[in-house]
Amino acid sequence: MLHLLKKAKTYAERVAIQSDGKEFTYGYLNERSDEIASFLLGDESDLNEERIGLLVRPDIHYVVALWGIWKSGGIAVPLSLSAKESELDHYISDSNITLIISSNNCEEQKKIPQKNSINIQNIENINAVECMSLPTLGNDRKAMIIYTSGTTNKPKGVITTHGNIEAQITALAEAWKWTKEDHIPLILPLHHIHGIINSLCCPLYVGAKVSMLGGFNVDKVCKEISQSNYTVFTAVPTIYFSLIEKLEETNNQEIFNGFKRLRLIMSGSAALAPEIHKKWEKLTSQKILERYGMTEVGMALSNKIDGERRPGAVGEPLPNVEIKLEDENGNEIMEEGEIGQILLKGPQVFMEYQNLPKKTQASFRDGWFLTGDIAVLENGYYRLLGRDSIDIIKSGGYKISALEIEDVLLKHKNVKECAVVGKDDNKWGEIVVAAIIPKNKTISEEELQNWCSKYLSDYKIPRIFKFLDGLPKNSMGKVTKKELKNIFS
Ligand code: MCA
Ligand code: AMP
Repeated sequence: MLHLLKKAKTYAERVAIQSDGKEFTYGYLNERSDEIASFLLGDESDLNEERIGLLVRPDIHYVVALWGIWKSGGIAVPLSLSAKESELDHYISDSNITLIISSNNCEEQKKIPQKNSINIQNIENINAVECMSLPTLGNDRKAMIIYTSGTTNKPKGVITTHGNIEAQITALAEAWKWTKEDHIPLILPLHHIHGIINSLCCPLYVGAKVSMLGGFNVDKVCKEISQSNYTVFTAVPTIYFSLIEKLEETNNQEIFNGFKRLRLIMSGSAALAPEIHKKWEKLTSQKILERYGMTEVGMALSNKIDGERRPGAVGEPLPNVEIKLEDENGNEIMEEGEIGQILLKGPQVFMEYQNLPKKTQASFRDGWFLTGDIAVLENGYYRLLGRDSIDIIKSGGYKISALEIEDVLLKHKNVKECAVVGKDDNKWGEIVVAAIIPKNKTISEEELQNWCSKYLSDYKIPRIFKFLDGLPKNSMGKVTKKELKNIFS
């Protein structure tokens, strides 16, 4: 069982979560999650890795449900609230979800099979559930499946164990010096590691306080920062872009003071442009600490908390992370300044991909996880140079598969051929763009956007379409996406 859940008992009186204007103690989290675990267990003594979906808004109910699933021996599958029905269908069937816990009166609930779903408040309202003894769980027990896009047309489920999650949390607690006096606003979605581990589980591990703000809204964040006693802030680069726009237009000193008061401000999930790093420092006198992570490993590299925070670099290995760079022939790079793929090893590295044994096998070599990220070591710090696959796009901190979008576009009756790439963008990192060879000249950009929005989450929908007579291809007939990128830039 995660230490996170055991340690919470020692902070019973402290405030753990602030949500919807109310404060909830660790004691409340313990009791509620015990009750949920008991409800889920019914007559069983252990859920034995049954998969439970979590389609719950980012509020107190999310936390008690997540802990309840873990305590009962289930595997939590956090689901995106903004996913479309067909995306949810894939997550549900691929991971064999037997039950989905959802928020009350939740619009999103309409997108899932009703027979398998239960409202969180219905569970919480079942009073006096006799709390039965909860199972004892070893570190090798599976705890969570998170879906992330890759180089196939369907997102893949990353399975982590209790031991992996424990290692991911403790490395950050140590490296970033989390203490029980810390207070963080949670503004990120709770179906990805950045939100779940960095913004939620890490502070709860040390007895700190998390204010769940229900998603990013620039005015709300600025108001909160100016009026509360936050100490830590973490976000994706797109959020810093929006905050800088706000800071450049306001003369409300309380907002600046709020950001200046923080002891630690971090960015990750996508590359933070050095200009944003520098602009932020000029505006708030704070140097953003950039770090690098991946769904499969949690956080792996970080700039130093008490040392250099170098713009454009992701720093050095976090505690217990082993790293090496390999050139394209699989030879280890021993010198600084040479470019290679990042390989990682350590207790935080995931166990396997759901239903994809071959993909899992191909992702490891001699116990090292092949990240697909390309980097260089310079004066002790790693700097990321991109990915080895042009089919992976990063937009707003989300990882997107070009092939997943192409698959949807090709199903449109008037699309003969298509190719999707990322176009560099100051705010979003990249935006998704698509080249289309139509079957019928009357097809419009709006029609294709509407088509995509039926099947794909909003952030995956191409923002620009170009209608072409042919796609650039090599002698083998394969689309040359580098050339296509140039057409868009
Ligand atoms: C939304 N819009 C976009 C995109 N998304 N335009 C271009 N590209 C996009 N990707 C448009 C909308 O259509 C809308 O346009 C306008 O922007 C505002 O949309 P909205 O959804 O309200 O945007 P937002 O609320 O400002 O959201 C931006 C966001 C969000 C807060 C950055 O994308 C987000 O929460 N991202 C974080 C994802 C995350 O946690 N990733 C971590 C995974 P209009 O106004 O015209 O209608 S990676 C991870 O976990 C690893 C381990 C790691 O290292 O951290
Ligand atoms: P995900 O699969 O959604 O967890 O995304 C992980 C990917 O995000 C990594 O493989 C990197 O390509 C990218 N990433 C994470 N942090 C950074 C960063 N600080 N700079 C550049 N890319 C990053």
